Amino acid sequence: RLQTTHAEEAGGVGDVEDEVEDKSKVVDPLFPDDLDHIPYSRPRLSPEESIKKSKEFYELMDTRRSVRFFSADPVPREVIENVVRTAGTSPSGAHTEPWTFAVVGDPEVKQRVREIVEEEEEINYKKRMGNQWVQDLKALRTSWVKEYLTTAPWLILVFKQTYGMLPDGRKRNHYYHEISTALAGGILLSAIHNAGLVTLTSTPLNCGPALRTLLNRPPNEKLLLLLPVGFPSDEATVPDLKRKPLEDIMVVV
Ligand code: IYR
Repeated sequence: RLQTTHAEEAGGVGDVEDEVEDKSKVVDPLFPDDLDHIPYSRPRLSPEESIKKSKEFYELMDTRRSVRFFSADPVPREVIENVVRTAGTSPSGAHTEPWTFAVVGDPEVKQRVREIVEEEEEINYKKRMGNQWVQDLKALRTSWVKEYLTTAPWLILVFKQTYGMLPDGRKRNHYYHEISTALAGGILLSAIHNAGLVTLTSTPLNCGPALRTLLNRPPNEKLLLLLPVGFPSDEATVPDLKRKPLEDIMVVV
């Protein structure tokens, strides 16, 4: 709905008729001309505290691994709500918040997700991906069979909204929707890890439209990530990967 600007409210200029007649005097709440700008600060840490905290957070994040073997043990929905809330703190182009996190806990819906993904992945592995790609994945021991999609208590499907819809049906530009949602995805991974859970960053090729339809998401939403979330199974293993050392990922110029 349209409403008057703060300035008009404060100054009391214009009556209802003016607002309807003169479009320059009305603003859409989703496109405010101005916002209050409010003071902002953070607690100032000493260099020692900052070094300690940054090291501790690195050490926590360094224990994150992509896990493909899940326990069926339940995870409270409140945890999922909190990690999605955290993902929603991500920065986004023009603060458009162009993301939807579709959360699936229903075993029947998880089963349908699994069927859709496995059907496409079998084609991916056998035909679409090509020999080099399949070869590059060999050491990770992935395959088109995705048991974790039905075992994990939750699936979070991260959709980017390529545009927004205004209440009157007009489209709203979602600037940088891909990078914004990818950043939210990174924050989501961190939040899941911090909650003592594991996930797997999966990007099911060619499954977007079928999953979007299954979950009744609108056409402006495109699937970016599919994350199973839960505890690792007792038998869970991960490939013994090493991370690049700092010297290989950072240059000081
Ligand atoms: N999406 C497929 C294949 C796959 C691709 C990459 I690149 C990986 O790092 C892992 C898997 C699958 O999920 O099996």
